[in-house]
Amino acid sequence: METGKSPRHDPGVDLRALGNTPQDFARDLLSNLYYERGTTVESASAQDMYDSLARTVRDRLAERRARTAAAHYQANPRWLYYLSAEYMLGRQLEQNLLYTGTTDLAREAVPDFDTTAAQDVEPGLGNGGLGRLAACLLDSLATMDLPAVGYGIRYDLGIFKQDLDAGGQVERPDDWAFQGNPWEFPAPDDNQVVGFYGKVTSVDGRREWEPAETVLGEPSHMLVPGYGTDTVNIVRLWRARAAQGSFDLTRFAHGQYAEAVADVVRSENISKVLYPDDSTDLGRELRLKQQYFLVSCSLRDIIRRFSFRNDGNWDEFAAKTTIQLNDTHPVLAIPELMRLLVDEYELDWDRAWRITHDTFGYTCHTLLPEALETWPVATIENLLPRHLEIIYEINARFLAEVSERFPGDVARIQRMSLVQEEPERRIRMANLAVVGSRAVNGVAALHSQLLAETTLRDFAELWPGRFHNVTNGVTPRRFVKIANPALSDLISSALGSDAWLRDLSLLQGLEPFAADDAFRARWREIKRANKLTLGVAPDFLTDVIVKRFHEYKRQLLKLLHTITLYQRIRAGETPAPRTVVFAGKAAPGYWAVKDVIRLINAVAATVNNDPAVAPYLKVFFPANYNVTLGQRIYPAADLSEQISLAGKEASGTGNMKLALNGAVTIGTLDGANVEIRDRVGADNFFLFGLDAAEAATLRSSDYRPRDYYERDDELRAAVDAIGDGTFAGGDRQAFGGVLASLLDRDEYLTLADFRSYLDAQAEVEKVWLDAEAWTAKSILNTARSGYFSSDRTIADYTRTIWGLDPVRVNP
Ligand code: 7GP
Repeated sequence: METGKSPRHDPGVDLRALGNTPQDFARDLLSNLYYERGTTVESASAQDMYDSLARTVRDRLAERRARTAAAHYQANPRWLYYLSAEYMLGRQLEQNLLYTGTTDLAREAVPDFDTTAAQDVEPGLGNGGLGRLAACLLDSLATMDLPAVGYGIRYDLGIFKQDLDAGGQVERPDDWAFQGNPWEFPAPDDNQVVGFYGKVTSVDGRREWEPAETVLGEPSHMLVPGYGTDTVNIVRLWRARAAQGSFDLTRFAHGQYAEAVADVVRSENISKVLYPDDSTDLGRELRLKQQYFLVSCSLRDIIRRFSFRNDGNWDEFAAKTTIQLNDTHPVLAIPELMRLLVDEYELDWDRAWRITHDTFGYTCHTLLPEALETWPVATIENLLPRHLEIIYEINARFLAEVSERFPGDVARIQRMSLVQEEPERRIRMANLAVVGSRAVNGVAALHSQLLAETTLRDFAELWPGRFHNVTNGVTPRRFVKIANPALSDLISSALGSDAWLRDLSLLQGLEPFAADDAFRARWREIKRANKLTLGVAPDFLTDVIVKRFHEYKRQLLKLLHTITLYQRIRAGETPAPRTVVFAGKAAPGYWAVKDVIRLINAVAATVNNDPAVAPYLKVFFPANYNVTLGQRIYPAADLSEQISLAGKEASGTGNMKLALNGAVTIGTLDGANVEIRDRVGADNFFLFGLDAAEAATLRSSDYRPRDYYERDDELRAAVDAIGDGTFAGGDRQAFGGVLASLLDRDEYLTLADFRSYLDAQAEVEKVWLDAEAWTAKSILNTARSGYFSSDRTIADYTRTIWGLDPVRVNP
């Protein structure tokens, strides 16, 4: 079964002869143009040139990759495998030019570099925070020379492209690899066969699953280079294919063209599209198939890799392997590993369970109960009958342990069971994750605390030592160096080197410069230039709220403030000029927030077309927020809006990207905002609103949003403007849903936090008018945010959960 292929490095010639002189680079580029694209410089299209450039850069990483594989083989280290249904990798070209040190060579060798670089397409294989976090963690793992592989799905269609039509969101397919993907290496020989459906029988006292349907998982990998090191790790993405020969020639001959490819289509549908859902549970059989497909292919690949050096030595498995589950999407890995060990490798249950439990770690990314995945028992029973048996067995043993600890506590047993009974029987994936993992973590201090106190309380009481916190982080390479080159140069010249890119705590060295007039002036100039690049007014305060749309994130609170500003200006006030930037996608079926998007654009149209308002206020909603657009927005931002209802946002990572780029935060005590404020200092953070405890109390009392509406004249005027047709050409019904949800329910306490938010905004304006004071705060935000590097996050995971050692790659 195992191919036993081992990545030894003995090419016999020195491949580094690829070389980095301008001549070497130009020759390789030309060679790719001739031999890969079959064209010449004169007749090359922009796509030809892009593809050839990408290969030229990629080949420089491929050689490092070969040396990395050799070093890893030699070291036989403990490995981290990161299982994630989502990766938002961002554009590859600029990153890989930077990491290979070939940016200048490329600019010299390519006739029209900017047009060429513009062909680079971002693989949007994720929805939002969780997917981008996965990409940042991979970047840091490689940078820190840690042996790791990311596993995911190679969706044909990534996160939809957002268009705005009459102000409303329209979704278009993201055919990201339509022109090919030069960054990727297919490895069809490493394919895996995945089963679905069928039945389980007993053979010689063993359970045997005979699937009724099989699909091929074909991997390809993309390179994940470290910065400032020769390590190049990989992310391995699985694509579903029908077995060879699935095309039905007979049907085709009878003119049944659709039926002839039915099997092929059914198989390939599994990796066809990323589900565009963020923080909500989604129950679709195809989604469950995707999850199992990812898990099954990846575990077999992990075992194949384990077998290179440790074949059959199962007692070594958990010592050599740690698998991190990125939220609940890959949690079927737990019963799948049990199935492989017990049914296929014939280990006894207890031994298999020890190995499984010691292998997994689980990261939770939410606090919203509705985001905790559950699957109908009937669906699992049909699709994965053997897995259901295993889940039941895990549950029986687990509940026996709970009963022993808490005799007679029936309510507790019901809450902790892996099976929810009412209103329909479902499997609780988060419970399964906690039971089957040796470590569970939240993604910010407050989140981990609330997880243990609320969402996963029973489990934290049973196994307190299993619960950890690992605060999120972001990669400074992409989100400072690449996104904001001018600021990066300024930082490097102030600090005397660019070592901060690998040790972000060095940013502390910028603190004294907050008091340096010339430095502040230069800092402001860069911010101005970045605003021009984004296309917003350079002297306006750039006030940004960029993230997925969700009611708990309260884009509506920002909009109420915007409407109040508009009304004040109409009444003759002259506030400090500001541009309010909204960007983000809404899940296609999430109508409550799609209405908010429509309303924002309606307000934008009114505000932006009113000449009396123009000197003071603009509203900008660029469509299709993604990593690429984010990289343009963060460097231009003055004010970072992190205004979720306290107790709802697990962490946030946009808050970190913005602070590192010198935006000052206005925010609630939610997620990682708490830690940002602790570090940058209360004087450099605009705090408002209820805290998590107050919010929970108010929500569980008899909260009446109308009381706030009636008591606050400005709030009432803003809300009324939504209902009286001001932004809808007189149509009073256009935003009736938004209005009703605010006044009747206001689930996320927007009205309760309105006045406190406006007071904080008044403070923002006061400080902004003192440009020197503002700039000092901006500099201190950057200087004190070094903690939020994903390198620190990886160091924390390595120390508290993974126990990995670096493997250096020989030059
Ligand atoms: C997000 C959280 O909402 C965000 O607060 C956090 O910063 C990010 O994960 C990374 O940890 N969650 C998701 O993107 C998501 O899809 C599914 O959660 C439960």
